Amino acid sequence: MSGIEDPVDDLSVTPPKRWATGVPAVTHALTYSLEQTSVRRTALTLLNINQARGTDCPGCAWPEPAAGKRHLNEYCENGAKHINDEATTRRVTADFFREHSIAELGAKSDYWLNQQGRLTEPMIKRPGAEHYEPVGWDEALEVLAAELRRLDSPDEALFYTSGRVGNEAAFLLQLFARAYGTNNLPDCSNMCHESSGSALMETLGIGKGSVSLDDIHTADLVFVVGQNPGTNHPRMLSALEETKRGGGKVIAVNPLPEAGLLRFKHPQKARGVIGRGTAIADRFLQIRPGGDLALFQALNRLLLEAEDERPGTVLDHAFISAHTTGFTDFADHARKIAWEDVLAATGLSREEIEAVHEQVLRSGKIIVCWAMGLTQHKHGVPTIREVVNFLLLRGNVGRPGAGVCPVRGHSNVQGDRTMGIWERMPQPFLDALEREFGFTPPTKHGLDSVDGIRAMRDGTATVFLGVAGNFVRATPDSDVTEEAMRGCRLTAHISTKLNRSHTVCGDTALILPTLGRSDRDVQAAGEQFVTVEDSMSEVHASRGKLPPASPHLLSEVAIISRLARRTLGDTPAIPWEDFEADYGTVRDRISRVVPGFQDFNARVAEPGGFRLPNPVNQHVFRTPSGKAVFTRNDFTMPDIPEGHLLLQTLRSHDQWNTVPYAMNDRYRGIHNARRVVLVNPDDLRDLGFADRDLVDLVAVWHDGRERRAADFRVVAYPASRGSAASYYPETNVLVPLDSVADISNTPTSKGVLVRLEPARGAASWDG
Ligand SMILES: Nc1nc2c(c(=O)[nH]1)N[C@H]1C(S)=C(S)[C@@H](COP(=O)(O)OP(=O)(O)OC[C@H]3O[C@@H](n4cnc5c(=O)[nH]c(N)nc54)[C@H](O)[C@@H]3O)O[C@H]1N2
Ligand SMILES: Nc1nc2c(c(=O)[nH]1)N[C@H]1C(S)=C(S)[C@@H](COP(=O)(O)OP(=O)(O)OC[C@H]3O[C@@H](n4cnc5c(=O)[nH]c(N)nc54)[C@H](O)[C@@H]3O)O[C@H]1N2
Ligand code: SF4
Ligand SMILES: [Mo]
Repeated sequence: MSGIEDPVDDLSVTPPKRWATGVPAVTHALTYSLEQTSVRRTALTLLNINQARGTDCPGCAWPEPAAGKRHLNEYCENGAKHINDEATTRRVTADFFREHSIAELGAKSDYWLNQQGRLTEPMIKRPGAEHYEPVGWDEALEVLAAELRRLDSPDEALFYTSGRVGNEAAFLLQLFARAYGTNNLPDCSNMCHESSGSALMETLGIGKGSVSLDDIHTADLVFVVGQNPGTNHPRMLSALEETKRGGGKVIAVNPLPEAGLLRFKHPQKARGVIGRGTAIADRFLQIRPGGDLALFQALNRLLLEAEDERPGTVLDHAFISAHTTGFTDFADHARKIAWEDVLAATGLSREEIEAVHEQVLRSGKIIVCWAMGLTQHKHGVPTIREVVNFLLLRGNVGRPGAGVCPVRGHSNVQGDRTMGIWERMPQPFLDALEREFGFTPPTKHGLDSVDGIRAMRDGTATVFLGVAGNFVRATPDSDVTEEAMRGCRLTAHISTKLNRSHTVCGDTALILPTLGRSDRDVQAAGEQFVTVEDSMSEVHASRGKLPPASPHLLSEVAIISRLARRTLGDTPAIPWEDFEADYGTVRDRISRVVPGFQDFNARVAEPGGFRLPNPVNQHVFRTPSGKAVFTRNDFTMPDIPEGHLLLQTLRSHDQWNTVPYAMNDRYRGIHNARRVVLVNPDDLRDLGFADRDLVDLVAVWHDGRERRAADFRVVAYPASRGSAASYYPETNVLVPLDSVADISNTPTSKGVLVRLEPARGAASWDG
């Protein structure tokens, strides 16, 4: 497409911002929206976003306030960018693919690919071809179905889901995969909150958060750990502002002094536009990367010692004895945590930690919120288990104003799991599927994202279907993953926009373009809506309002239903055509298979929808013992040998996961460049580098393979000692496939051991 160039890095740096949101943010959102689309479409998308009968924001999973309490502008700067990135009037047509070979597209940046606009018709790359060419829907789906039918084993196919997919399509995808005979349902959650799910399932018996928006508003103390809400969950700041107005306190724990954590100006309130805003974090703990396990172990030790000094006043003994197991074993271990280890791991002073402890003692109701800064470390699962220990000690689980809050990423990532997108769904779910649909689902666990890549690499998986997402950019070890994908017989993607995964093809490759959230969806039975579940288990409807991006698009539900019918025929007897015609019939099935969804159609018709029950809030713990579980977690801290840094790969303010919208990271003061690495000035000095030096990042891993991200500018930045930060996905090439979190198998995207080398020069695309 004309007018869009591959950006060239042209770094300029301004001091990091001390506050987030307000008028500049609104202006930035509108500028991006108007670049992408017209005034009329921008007005339409923005008026509908997050309204009770409107379109659910395709951004993050932060919940909306109750239906009656929403602003007319119930969205944030980034939500506006996300929806208008989808509502763009730019189009990728058959001509575009005739003009550009796949190799040419593969040399373009993620930014450029996304800027080309919405995909408009199905395309195929045939074996040996260098270009995609147009293909009809029937032929495209038959090519895919035929490949699936000819596999020796259904386990040679992978069905990937990204968390933007609505509940109905997700339910049908897992139904199709299981009726076909496999549990190979890797998803983006494997790389995201899997560590949270693992830890919470084991300790509380459910892999979800327990709090509601009201709980956040009424808590006495909220921890925000390993999370950058000013960028990634902007409206969480409005909720925290409310907490503060009610007298609650906020403690932020992060290696970076993130703007939104420090001060917030509410864009929809006069005091936010003209005032100084609200200081969000009462206390900021600038922790060393991976030091959170040690921090919570220290806090737990302090609580146990305080209880020893003043028996009966610190711990919630009634709660502990009635509802938990494992206390003694945990406590014996926690008392032995050594302060010198804690101080080394956290980089904090004992006084700082003791001050937090005092705050904890003053707070009746405590919530801990977290995101990728905890989950994407090797010891992510034990860290989150230790957070649970901390909350259990004072009964801060399952009562108002208290609890666990893993803040989810994609708008429906939690819903997709609820619908059965998981390679390890528990037996009762599979039994319910069997009762409802009359076939026996496979019980052997399937492959997650990392194991799926290994299987493609080893040739034991040969067909890949991605429903939304950008698999080769989201996953670790980019070179290894791309090689694995290229080894497939067939790769296919159901997508709204062009991305790098479309350029990394198996022998045959398919692009199956689909409706987005903002597009009106009309089927045989009339206008349809889809449903989503947010991070706080609120389920509600989402209706697209814009004319579809192209007349040739099919909805995700339609594509999956047609593919399933072509692949499976009438066995088992599943009414795929009815599902496509009327999504209400899918919801009827969901209501009989998925717990908590009884009367789904009726309840989701209410404005704002309904909240799924969380048994934890009735003090019901679905663990083997029926109780919440204290765990004993070995002290662990990342080993950062001299001369090295622990690199975290994170999001700029101007991107949606693998998709950069611009080359800036406004709050951190980075402009016109993404190939930058933020390092503490003292570390830089010790390593013999200076601000703005051009370096290569080289990963240190024991398999002998070189992993290098070339030509990054060093930026001296107030990051905690020993840490470095760079943007994802440019740095995924550095994350070794085998570097995963224990238990959850999540890539350690926040804990990559690297060294800096002077750049070798020869700027090259990192792949
Ligand atoms: N605008 C926008 N919004 C998004 C997304 C997006 O790409 N763009 N992505 C969505 C998705 S899928 C997700 S999962 C979420 C992600 O939301 P976040 O988890 O907030 O995203 P990251 O940018 O990965 O930031 C991780 C944060 O953890 C901190 N951190 C890193 N290591 C450590 C550590 O060891 N300890 C502590 N305490 N902190 C650490 C980092 O400094 C950073 O502030 O955002 C969602 N929302
Ligand atoms: N190094 C590193 N790697 C990471 C992370 C990290 O912090 N560091 N974070 C991880 C996390 S938390 C996540 S969640 C994953 C994200 O991984 P993914 O979810 O796979 O990636 P996205 O970038 O969100 O996918 C963007 C693509 O989705 C498609 N899309 C958008 N909307 C729709 C829709 O409505 N329907 C359909 N069918 N397609 C749509 C578009 O084609 C777009 O190009 O990445 C993970 N990878
Ligand atoms: S906070 Fe998240 S869901 Fe809400 S408008 Fe912003 S991006 Fe969308
Ligand atoms: Mo995520």
